[in-house]
Amino acid sequence: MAMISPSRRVRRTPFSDGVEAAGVKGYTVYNRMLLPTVFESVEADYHHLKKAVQVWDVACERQVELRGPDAGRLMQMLTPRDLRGMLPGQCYYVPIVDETGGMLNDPVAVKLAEDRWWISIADSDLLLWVKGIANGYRLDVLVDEPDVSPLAVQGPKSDDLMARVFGDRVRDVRFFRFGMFTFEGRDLAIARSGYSKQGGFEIYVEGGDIGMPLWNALKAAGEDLDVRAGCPNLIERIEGGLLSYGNDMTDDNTPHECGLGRFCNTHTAIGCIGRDALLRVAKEGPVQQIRAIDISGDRVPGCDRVWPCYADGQRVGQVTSAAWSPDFQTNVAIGMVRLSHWAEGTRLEVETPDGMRPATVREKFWA
Ligand code: THG
Repeated sequence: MAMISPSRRVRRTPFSDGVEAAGVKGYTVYNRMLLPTVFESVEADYHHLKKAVQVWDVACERQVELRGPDAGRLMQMLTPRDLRGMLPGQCYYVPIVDETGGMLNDPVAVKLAEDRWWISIADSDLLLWVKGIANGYRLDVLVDEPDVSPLAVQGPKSDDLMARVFGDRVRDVRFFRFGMFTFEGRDLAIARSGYSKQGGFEIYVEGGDIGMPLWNALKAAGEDLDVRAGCPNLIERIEGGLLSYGNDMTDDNTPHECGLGRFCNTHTAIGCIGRDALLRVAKEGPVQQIRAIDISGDRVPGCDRVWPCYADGQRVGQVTSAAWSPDFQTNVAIGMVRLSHWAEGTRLEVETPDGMRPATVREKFWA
């Protein structure tokens, strides 16, 4: 495909100079910001991510900050996940739904204090929805997008690299918790989380000015660990079953269809705007759901539109993400499949741009 023409509407990040120096070969646009997609090749990046450590410019995971006495109340209005037991220092993966129960985003909520939250968003304009609710309900809360840019450190050697820059105490941060750590006199929240199943951290870099100093410090500290610039990897995230908003689900889908029912406590999430709608649909149960799908044959092309799935000539679903997996020696895919055909082992036919391919529904994702 042709290049992305640079312009002010497509925002650079505090790490873009480092990404370019590292030889980025492909970008996508996410929350109107550059997101690298390839350095060496998607497959070479994949093998390296699984054995070493990478530093990812995920500044495009923008924060919607809620600040003020009504911050917690507003946060609960946005999601069917019950937040009452959530403590400062915790992160929760939260479905965000509209009044119909449709998915608006699937961010990570970061509770900094009772009256201060970050919503680390996927690719949709959540700020507008949140501002609309805050104003419409006359809540006592400030809603804005702060100068906070996540930098992820992912891969099996993440702990060793991070300890060299932030001290051994970073090893004690638990999954989906964060601690505060100092870099060049600045206090930064560092969570054990990230968009891969290889383990690692996310540094919420507050203040773009320290972006390149931190990027350079991580690269310098990890030379012998073979640290490289990386990015969310298509193959690895499909293997791991990590969903991509806008690809695998949209506002037409409920969290239950997305397999995110385990992050919903709709009965007790009092105040959630989509609560009534979700209670209604959850009673019946979803009629289609996200599944892992394995597509036979050799490498499929990139999936940039839905690939219809059939059984006995009837349409029974669609594939929305797919890639050749070197480790599993098959094409791994994520799709939405109707109830009648979503059981493990069900045979399907997927209409790829290269023609019809036999495919099989898998019970679990591969990782
Ligand atoms: N980290 C942060 N912000 C983000 C993402 C992230 N914003 C955009 C996007 N990614 C949001 N989507 C996801 C999807 C999956 C996960 C996190 C954010 C995730 N899921 C784990 C899983 O499904 O195995 C763990 C969920 C859990 O157990 O709580 O991590 O990556 N800051």
